[in-house]
Amino acid sequence: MANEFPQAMVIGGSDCDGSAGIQADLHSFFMRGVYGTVALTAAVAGNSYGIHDSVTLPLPFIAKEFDVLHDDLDIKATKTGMLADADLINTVADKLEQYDFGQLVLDPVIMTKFGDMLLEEAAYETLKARLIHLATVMTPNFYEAEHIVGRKLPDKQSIVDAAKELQDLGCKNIIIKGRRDPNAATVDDYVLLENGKSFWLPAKFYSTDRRNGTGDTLSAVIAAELAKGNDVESAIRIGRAFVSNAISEPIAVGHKFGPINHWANEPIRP
Ligand code: PXL
Repeated sequence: MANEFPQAMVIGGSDCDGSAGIQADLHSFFMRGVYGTVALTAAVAGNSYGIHDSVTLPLPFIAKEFDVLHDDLDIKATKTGMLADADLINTVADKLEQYDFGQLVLDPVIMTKFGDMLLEEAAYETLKARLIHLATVMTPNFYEAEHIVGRKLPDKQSIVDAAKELQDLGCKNIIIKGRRDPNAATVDDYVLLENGKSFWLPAKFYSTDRRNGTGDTLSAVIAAELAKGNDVESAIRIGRAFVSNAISEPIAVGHKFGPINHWANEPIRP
């Protein structure tokens, strides 16, 4: 039997309460009708109160996951999640250069909503040097974009400039998420595409504590759409709408900062 069923991969960490990390990615792949695979990098002991512990997997094991996935599957798009440190990024970059795992969505996960660090500061330069130029799409939030370009982004023009700077580092398409004007009812993402087209993508702001996994879900839906052959702009728009729906109808899981609700969307039956 041929191997043409759409397959996507996440390179990232497990979050044991299921709200973020590879659990949110797999929920997203599933909802968008794409078969999900994982190169696991790390695991965190997290719940709706915060991250309480974390470990990274041995680098030779992580490298082996890439080898066996390459030997057997036909992965059409890949996204990154928690990459933890510079050595881990180097291992991942070596494997992405060695094999074709389709288009790369680089979600430069740096910090959780609770302020816990998922990427050490010393690794920012490695991320810039080894991964940005491999990416079809990069999805930093406002905070991550500030850390990667190394300066504050106080206004809209500074975000436009930062996106161009990330594109000059070699990433084809950029979405910088989540600039919120406190007086506005929307939260605005900025999109810069490979062909030079750019636009602000406003989304309704929902005041809720149940928003864990929003970033993971956006990048996972984008990867799922690319795996099915969709174009980048449509993938970004579908991803943003999916996340808005998932925030708009909370589910009661955990006591504090709970997960978004993937079921608020219509599942795609492959
Ligand atoms: O949402 C970012 C994220 C990514 N990966 C893992 C996480 C989190 C946030 O908690 O735990 C493993």
